[in-house]
Amino acid sequence: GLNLTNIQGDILIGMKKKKELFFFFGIADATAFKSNLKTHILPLVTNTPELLSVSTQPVTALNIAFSKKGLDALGVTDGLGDTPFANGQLASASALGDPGTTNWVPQFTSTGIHGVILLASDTLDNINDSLTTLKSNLGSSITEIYSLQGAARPGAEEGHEHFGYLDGISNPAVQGFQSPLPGQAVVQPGEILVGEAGDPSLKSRPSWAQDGSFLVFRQLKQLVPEFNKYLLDNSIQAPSLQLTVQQGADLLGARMVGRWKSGAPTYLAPLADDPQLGSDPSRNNDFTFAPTGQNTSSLTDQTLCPFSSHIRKTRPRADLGLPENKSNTHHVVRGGIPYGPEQSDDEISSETTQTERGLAFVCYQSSIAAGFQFLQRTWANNPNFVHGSTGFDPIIGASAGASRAVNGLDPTSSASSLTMTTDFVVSRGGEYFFSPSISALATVLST
Ligand code: N7H
Repeated sequence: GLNLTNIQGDILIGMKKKKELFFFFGIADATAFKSNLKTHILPLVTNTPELLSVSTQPVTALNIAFSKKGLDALGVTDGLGDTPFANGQLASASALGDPGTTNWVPQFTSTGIHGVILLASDTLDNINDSLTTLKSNLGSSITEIYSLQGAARPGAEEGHEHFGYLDGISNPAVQGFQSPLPGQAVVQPGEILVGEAGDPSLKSRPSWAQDGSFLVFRQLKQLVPEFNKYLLDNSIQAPSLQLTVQQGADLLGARMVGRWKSGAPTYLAPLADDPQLGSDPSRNNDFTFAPTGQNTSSLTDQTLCPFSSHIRKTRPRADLGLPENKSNTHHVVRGGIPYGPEQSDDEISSETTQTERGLAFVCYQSSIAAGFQFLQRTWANNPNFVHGSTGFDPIIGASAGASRAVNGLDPTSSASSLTMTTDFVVSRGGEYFFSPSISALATVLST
């Protein structure tokens, strides 16, 4: 089985807290940093079993990960066998569909980010207390480069991202560790963890890298009032459906995501939300896109869920053939959190964003090329995926800021096509990191 106490907790489980801070730093003095890593950070690093139950969760959970430049700064120059990681995220900006780095947070375009510390807790006070202690312990061994404070949305919106949809429903189960819920993908440990069975680059990893995982961080700004305006302006008004403008807007949004705001999949609730279904983990992921009993890789029907919808683009299930865990080797474990405030009355009435909000996107995989990059480039940004003229993923698809066609969103007309002239998710950049095992933190990285 997996050596769970050696695996940082955010990778397979997630911090499961209401607030999470991403603290990006540079290493100013490698010798001092290594000693501080061992004395002051290592004892605070939260492992996987600690996050499994509420009674063992620390008040403030901590994980740490390093960029390629950070490993270099520590004198750890072994190749990890991952080209995107070695080159850094800045080098892939255009390949990911970003319009260059025009919208990037300036700190992500400089070359100085060596690592990120993730701090998660129930309150901002706890996080700030931990950060104050940490900064005083690290002293001048680091430089502070950038921070992003994430927070679950308030009240009934907790667990929902800023467009309003329930998030955190469908992550893969790791074989031998988690038993899958109905419809959940099952992956070999090596699809997420370096150096485990199923790792596509098993042979090119240094031994200390085992049980680490690549952490992709992206700050994804969301234009919420503009998104809502677009849904109303393009409300689905097929005569046979008899929908009000708001109902047609809700249906359009649900078909863009592939799920209603409650989490109910359109595949099982095609024309109206079903909150009971949405909140039931034994049913809300239990579908394959294939008509019941059929096992086909040439599905042609998008009445129940558009080929272009975000969840079908990023996990095509039966579209690639079944069983999925054999035919699809492009899974990631997502662990992001929203950032930024709720919409103000003024933003709602003017249908214009004034204060930035979005998703502090995090995903883990053993190969950035086969994981995050594949989902973004080869699927979401590829108008011919999954079945010919599908168009872009309406949520995350990007074409360097150019307008995008999205097809099949009207359930009564598979030939229907919408043009999106604005991206409602705007990449503000990020970095690629490696989240090492706890034993690697205790040895190679701190000596
Ligand atoms: Fe997505 N959204 O609100 O529309 N995502 N995502 N994502 N996403 C998912 O199943 C969203 C982003 C995946 O197994 C849900 O947990 C938003 C990136 C994958 O069925 C919702 C942003 C990438 C899945 C959203 C964003 C992915 C998934 C349904 C950016 C990878 C699981 C809830 C601001 C490149 C698919 C759930 C499956 C689900 C939204 C980003 C990937 C609601 C707003 C960048 C693999």
